[in-house]
Amino acid sequence: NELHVAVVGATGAVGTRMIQTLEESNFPLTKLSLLSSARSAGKKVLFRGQELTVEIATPDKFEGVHIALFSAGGGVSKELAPEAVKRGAIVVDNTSAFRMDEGVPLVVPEVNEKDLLTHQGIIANPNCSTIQMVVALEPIRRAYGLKKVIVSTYQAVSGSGAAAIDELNKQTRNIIAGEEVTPEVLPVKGDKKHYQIVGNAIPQIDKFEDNGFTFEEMKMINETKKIMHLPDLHVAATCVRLPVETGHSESVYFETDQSDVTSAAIKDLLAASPGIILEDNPSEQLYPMPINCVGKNEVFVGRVRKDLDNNEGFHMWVVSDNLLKGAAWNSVQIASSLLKLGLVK
Ligand code: 11C
Repeated sequence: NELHVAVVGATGAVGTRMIQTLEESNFPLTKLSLLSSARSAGKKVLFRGQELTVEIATPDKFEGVHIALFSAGGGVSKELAPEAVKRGAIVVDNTSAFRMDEGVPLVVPEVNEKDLLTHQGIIANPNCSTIQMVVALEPIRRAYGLKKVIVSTYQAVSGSGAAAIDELNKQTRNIIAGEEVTPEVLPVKGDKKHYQIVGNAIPQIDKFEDNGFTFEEMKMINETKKIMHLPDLHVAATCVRLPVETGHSESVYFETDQSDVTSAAIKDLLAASPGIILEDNPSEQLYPMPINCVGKNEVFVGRVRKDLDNNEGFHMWVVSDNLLKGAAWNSVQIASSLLKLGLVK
């Protein structure tokens, strides 16, 4: 059977991982189109031993495409995803453009794969920091219920794209050479002020909303409720950028519906759950760190412990490669689920 896949944003931080992931996972595609803005068009990319040329993303490029993986920014998705759907493609969109729209499933296969059955052409891939958290919370919800989540994140610069990685590396070189540092990208490209990331922790990811939370924090709050089908879940988030290239870390406090749960039970549950690797042994100083999770598809969990005051409360530390499970791998998993569920015509 023919299976034509397109990657939109093929030269970006996520797009390059998508191509790698399609190759490494032996995804059963028969044709791959690599699409981008005019600026990156013409670049050559090796895929399964064949040299492919990146082409400009225009509506007609989606003729004959079965699955289109978008990761070129919300503006591109808003303009081109409907064009792709019009031409018969199913879109897996990695931006925030459609995530909260009714009729657009927001999917993490370990959590809500079945939501794909109701898709109307566009499927949204959640925000990276949301994905890794819900993978860790879902087994707990299923076994013990979930009523409250408070998360603080320690996020890598690659979440903000290739320009932010360049900025981290440039500032590191500047500082070693004793040169002046001129921040231009972080915390947010389009905001008024920019701050040095090297040697710093910036408590702003994306722009501020009127309620005092940032858009990244609101994404974690709203997307978690939608993916887990828990509209009444109490969720709060504080999102912080660190000078780490790749791998988001999160300190997650959660409360279950039951008061007799032990941390040993939670650890056993997580260790046996899909997509999770438990790394938790304080006596051996074993816990997840971004440096060890880069390049891996799983979500790593450690530091699981019961709260000292609240019998229903627990703390855990959740780390994952934000470009893989947080983006490219989750998108390719969604594409595989679409095939498995017989949804690709
Ligand atoms: C970050 N989480 O780390 C963001 C990147 O909505 O898909 C992902 C943005 C998104 O900056």
